[in-house]
Amino acid sequence: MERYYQKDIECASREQIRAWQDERLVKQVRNVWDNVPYYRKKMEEKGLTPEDIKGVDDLHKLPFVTKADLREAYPYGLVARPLKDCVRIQSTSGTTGKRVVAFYTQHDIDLWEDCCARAIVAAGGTDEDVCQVSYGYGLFTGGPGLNGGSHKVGCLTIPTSSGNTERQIMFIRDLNATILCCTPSYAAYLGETMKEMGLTPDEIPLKAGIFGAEAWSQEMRRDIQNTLGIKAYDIYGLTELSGPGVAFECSAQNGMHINEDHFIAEIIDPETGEVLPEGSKGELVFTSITKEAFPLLRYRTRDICVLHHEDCPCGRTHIKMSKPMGRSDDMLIIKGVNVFPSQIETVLLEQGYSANYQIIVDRVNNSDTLEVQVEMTPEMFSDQLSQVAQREKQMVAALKAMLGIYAKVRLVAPKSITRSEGKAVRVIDKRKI
Ligand code: DLL
Repeated sequence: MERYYQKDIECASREQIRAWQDERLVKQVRNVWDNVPYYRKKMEEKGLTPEDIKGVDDLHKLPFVTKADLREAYPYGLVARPLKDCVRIQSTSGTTGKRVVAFYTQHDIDLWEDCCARAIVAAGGTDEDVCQVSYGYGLFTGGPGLNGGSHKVGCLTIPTSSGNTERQIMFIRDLNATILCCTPSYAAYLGETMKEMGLTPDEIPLKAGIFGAEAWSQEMRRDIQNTLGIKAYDIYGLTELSGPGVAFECSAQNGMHINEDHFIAEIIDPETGEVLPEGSKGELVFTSITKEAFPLLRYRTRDICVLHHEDCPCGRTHIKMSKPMGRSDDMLIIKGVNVFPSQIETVLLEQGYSANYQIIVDRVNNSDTLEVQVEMTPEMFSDQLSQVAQREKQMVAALKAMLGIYAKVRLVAPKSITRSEGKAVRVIDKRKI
């Protein structure tokens, strides 16, 4: 039976959702105009006043906000409430430039945790569940967000944070954890380790996983589901908008419902900024209409995906986003060809390899090179050298078919690629160094 955390909202009519969005957008625009000089200036530069925004139909008139704006306004320039009303910050794990720092009032935290609670319930969670939160805690939003959501649902919450794999497995088994929240790459690693320990899926008490914070393919979902004996659900979010729970998957496991009572989503052409019709692939842009401390209007996520409205068997009416297919800024341009790491992952998993791989891009004699290192399974590792060479050849052909360019393939020993406890580092682009 389908359960909801906030049925009236999650299954509201489209007219009702639109009415909420119209009203909240107008209020939010007035709020940033009155309280954030940085926004007022951006609006003035476009010749806009709050009166020009009467509802969602006028959204396209507003200027975009980008990561560059966040850097320029760092740290307090986009805060819309007095600091005495703010109770928390969270920050991105970004390694380049200044980190993004997002601010929350208690109201913001409550709404964020509601969104995470919706995700847990959509994955089948109830107050009878034991939910192990193995996302990092601290500045990263994964741990705190799902921890709060798990409390709201009433699950017995195990705040393990990431790392210490042995202890993770001990708690899963000893406390009979039924829901696991972590990055998909860490879930795959936990699964791999439990398999090596001789545990079969029946001996693992988990029934569901809520995995996000990085791209993962359908093939990776299949592998994780099989090794852990669970249903694996996707969850999406970003620090700038609160954290996990901006969108989440339901029992249909086919796209993530965006929490449209809090966020308005648009898809734009990343080159021109033009809004694209529903069903088009493009860059996801969000407007947060309920955030108090750190409201963002038309924030460009850089994530490339597709939005679609359709009747969902789960009964939820909120629009769905596809799994992000890549980021407009993660997209590699190799010899002039656009390559998304997710395409490479799909090929590897289709060919029976694990998701332990690394993509190395370099420039030799003014020409780009692409190398994919992928771990062999233990069975392949015992093969003869000629068989390994044969496998490499097959993979080169499969990658060529998918990408249209030559990629050198190097099959490496099992366990030789460093495992990640948080977001995996898949791409090493030496051209930038
Ligand atoms: O990763 C928030 C989060 C935590 C989401 C836990 C889900 C679970 P940031 O560190 O700010 O926040 O990174 C945000 O991560 O723009 C996407 O590129 C990527 N991302 C997040 N969720 C997914 C997902 C958190 N389900 C950036 N699939 C986003 C693909 C994702 N990419």
